[in-house]
Amino acid sequence: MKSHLIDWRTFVSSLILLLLVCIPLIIYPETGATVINAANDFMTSNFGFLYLALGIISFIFLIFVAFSKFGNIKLGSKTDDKEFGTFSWAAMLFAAGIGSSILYWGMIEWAFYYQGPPFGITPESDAAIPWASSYGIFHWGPIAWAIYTLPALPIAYFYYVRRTSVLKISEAVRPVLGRWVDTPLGVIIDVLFIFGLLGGAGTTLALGTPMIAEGINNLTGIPVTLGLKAVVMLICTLIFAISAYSGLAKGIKVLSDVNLWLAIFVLIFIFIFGPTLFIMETTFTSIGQVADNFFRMATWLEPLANLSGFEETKFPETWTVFYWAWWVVYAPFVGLFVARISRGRTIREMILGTMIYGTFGSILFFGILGNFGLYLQLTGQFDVLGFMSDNGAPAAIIAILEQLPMANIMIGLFTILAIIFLATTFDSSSFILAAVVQKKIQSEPLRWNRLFWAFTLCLLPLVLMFVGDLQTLQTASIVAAFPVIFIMALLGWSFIRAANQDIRSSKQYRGETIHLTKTDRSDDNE
Ligand code: NM2
Repeated sequence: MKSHLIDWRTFVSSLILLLLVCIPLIIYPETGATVINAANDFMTSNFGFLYLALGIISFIFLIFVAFSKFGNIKLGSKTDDKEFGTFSWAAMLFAAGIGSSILYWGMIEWAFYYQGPPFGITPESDAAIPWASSYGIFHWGPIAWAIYTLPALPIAYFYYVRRTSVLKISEAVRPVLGRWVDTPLGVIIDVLFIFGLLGGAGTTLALGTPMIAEGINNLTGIPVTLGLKAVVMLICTLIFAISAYSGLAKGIKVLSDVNLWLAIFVLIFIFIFGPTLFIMETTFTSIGQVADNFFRMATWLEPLANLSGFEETKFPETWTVFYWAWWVVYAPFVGLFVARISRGRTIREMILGTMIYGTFGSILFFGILGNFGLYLQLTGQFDVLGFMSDNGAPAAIIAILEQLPMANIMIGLFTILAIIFLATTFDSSSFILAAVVQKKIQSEPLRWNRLFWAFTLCLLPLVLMFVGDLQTLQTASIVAAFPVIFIMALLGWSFIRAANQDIRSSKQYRGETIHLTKTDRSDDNE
């Protein structure tokens, strides 16, 4: 089993932390739900601003880095070409960082905003419509992608410029923490990262599974019970476990390709057979709405709600704070992944690429899927809101698809797409989790270790699905994200520190591509 390769301290501590959360929830589900909701309230009302600040600061920081001298640094030596063409690079990035949730929220997020709009607007009023169709784009837009990109900076930098392979988050903060990384503090950082990712995965799987179960119910008539959901979750887990087991080249790459083409097909189909003009115009207008209100949305916490003459809505806590938390818990993992695929790009290309292509992808999903549902609602063709309040959001998503031509085939494809989207996020997650708990890696983490984390990933979501509602699922990400916020700050700082040192000791200046890898520097000296 080659167990000497495992870093048992990190492995066991993460597992214990996970069990400490899951076991009490299984034994006392009701008290558990109350405690979770209290934790949600406590975190979002006291620390909400911290999450929002992290979002906007990451965004500004990355724009600064992209256009500063740091942006000119090339990830790799002078002769290194881009390892992946821009299209596959963007596709892989999207497949890894985005799971089935984009199908879930892309289809239905507008309905929640329409019913509970921001800024004191009357629910379900005309004034709520532009916000309903645009807030989703904001929550999956440039700030969100900036959160994803931040950890990639130091990791990619170490990997391609300093040529030290970073498999652990604790290693990526070494320029700031120095020797402290070798103390238990290093272990704590890795455990918190693992716990964060498990929390985020909890939210994702516990949301995605009921939607997939509804799809299956629609096609086969099997009633949606907790049993069906558990089976669906296990089948999904098996798929991504097999993919993680087969490794990067085979499993993960093949699934990403299928994922991409199937997603493109479903989007084009809905675009053409749905209300094409409405989708185009509403998406276009929503982009303007977000651009116009960008900073307002990014900083809105409604402290003065009552003074401004409207009741507190809790919109920022329920949505923006939750979303930033959810992106944060995935960010170090996505950073490790983005770093791996970015050889040959400059820092600027990596930053702008993730933010622009990522946002563009999100706009496609929200624009097409969301505005299709909104159109049905506004024209009275199908009462999405009424259906949702009787049957819940997952069933409403499938019911919206039922309004398409060839509905059965489309529901089938949509359900398969959701499963693959989950798999492409979680095969790489299992892979990275396994890597973090190993001391050494011989090309890939050990197979049993990858399998172990694939199955461990579904433990928390199973428990969550059993215990609670949407708020409970959101809490998993919100609580797990809190410590990761500080790790994010360390990651940004580490990058600046390391790059500054290297630039100072090399002879290169602004304005040109900066080559800092060791081989390049020895070339310079020759
Ligand atoms: N994010 C992108 O569930 C998923 O799709 C994975 C979710 C953070 C909102 C990531």
